[in-house]
Amino acid sequence: MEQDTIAAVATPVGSGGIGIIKISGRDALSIAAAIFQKTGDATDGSRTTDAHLAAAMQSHRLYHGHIVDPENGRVLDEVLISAMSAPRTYTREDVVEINTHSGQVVLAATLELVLKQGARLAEPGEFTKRAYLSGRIDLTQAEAVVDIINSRTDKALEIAASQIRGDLKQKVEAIRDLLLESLTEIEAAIDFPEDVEDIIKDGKAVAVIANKAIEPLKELIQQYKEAHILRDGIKMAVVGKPNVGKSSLMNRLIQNDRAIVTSIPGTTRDLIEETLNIGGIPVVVADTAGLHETDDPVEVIGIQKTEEYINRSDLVLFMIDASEPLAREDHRIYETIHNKRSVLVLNKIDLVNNKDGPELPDTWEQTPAIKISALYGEGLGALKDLIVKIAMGDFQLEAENATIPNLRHKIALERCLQLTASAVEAINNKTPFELIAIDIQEAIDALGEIVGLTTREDVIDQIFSRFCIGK
Ligand SMILES: Nc1nc2c(ncn2[C@@H]2O[C@H](COP(=O)(O)OP(=O)(O)OP(=O)(O)O)[C@@H](O)[C@H]2O)c(=O)[nH]1
Ligand SMILES: [Mg+2]
Repeated sequence: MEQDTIAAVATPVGSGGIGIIKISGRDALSIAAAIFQKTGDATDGSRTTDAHLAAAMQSHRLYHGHIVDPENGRVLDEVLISAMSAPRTYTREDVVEINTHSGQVVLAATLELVLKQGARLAEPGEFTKRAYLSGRIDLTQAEAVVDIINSRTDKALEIAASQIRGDLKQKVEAIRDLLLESLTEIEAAIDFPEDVEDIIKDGKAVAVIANKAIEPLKELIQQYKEAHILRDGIKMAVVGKPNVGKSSLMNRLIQNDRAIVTSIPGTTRDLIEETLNIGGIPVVVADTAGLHETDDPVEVIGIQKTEEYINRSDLVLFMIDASEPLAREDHRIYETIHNKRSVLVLNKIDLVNNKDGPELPDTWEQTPAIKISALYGEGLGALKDLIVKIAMGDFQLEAENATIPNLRHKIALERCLQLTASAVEAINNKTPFELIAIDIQEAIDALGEIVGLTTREDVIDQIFSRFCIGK
């Protein structure tokens, strides 16, 4: 598939040691040749031609030289350049990477030279899209590229690294191959009905599909349910009446004085969000405005925002002041959060002599409770352990179970499972083979969507739109 040549800055904006401009496509080498003067090249003003450059620079080696504007001979930067010939490249096309010094002006000027020579500015994710379209990677591996870039924890990185290695792709392809085989057999049975006995004899076909398709499908779906949080993270809200210590806990968790803490109730008026790593789970935690009845219009807005945030969060830390009896506000807040996954946090335990805290209503017992002192950092380890326990149950990420489908994969896996199960039932019920074949074909297509064989164009576009420019 011959495509035009694309180029982009591949490194983040800002000053730094080096910045990289990536070029990919059929003209990548000639474009580089037109603007790169290799150290040791003729200095009589004659330019290195494409053929010369290809001859002078071996593929997959790094060369030192200068970027020179061919129009006026102006030297832009001293660079290292690598020219990589197809097909052993990221995109499977000819690729050139220019390592310039990293400053916005030098990168922009070099990119402009590259574009002037005939390259087009790459769209977000276009290099990876080409790697996918050329068949070097499948769609799950392309998705893993974004996951690696966006990893917020070691565990999220482990999952993404397993996916980019092709672990998920292999599992999906193994199931798909098995279903393809079954389909071939069933189609044979349609054409040669006299052999049907052989194919469904002793329920062999059913047993094979059950063991080699249904079981692995169920396992992958289960892995999603147990562990997708390690990649996707959770949203957690700290709520409670004014002055119980929500902002103090937030600051403790992020180890920073981010939120303003005072002894004045109603200090936090707007929602403050931060991302942190709790036991390997990416947690977006929000400190919220204390919930109570008020006429202050600013507080009213803050309280509305808190209520909306509670609805959107996966876990609520409901905080009370353990040094005081429960107030009407506490009961009211409990009513709004008790249907959510929540933890009751009894704060200011340092002020409680017997460490018991206030008496709690029996109905609150279903909510796990923990005592802490946000001021002195007491009980925070136990609180973090409890958060992990609630989010993950007993799941432990081991190298062999790091294959965690994402939501898109999981939806396709579920459809495949449902179709496969219905095909098995149909075989058992001696349904006409033509109908069984339809189910199995659809099940195969559902798996094809995961790896990118039968994925709709708009879904593919949407996946690559999550990329940054230059990847
Ligand atoms: N003794 C003690 N005081 C605490 C503790 N946690 C917070 N405080 C104090 O309680 C007061 C209120 O703390 P904040 O963290 O601002 O409380 P908040 O819940 O965010 O309050 P609002 O934003 O007004 O809703 C401050 O004076 C804190 O120093 C604790 O564990 N022990
Ligand atoms: Mg506060």
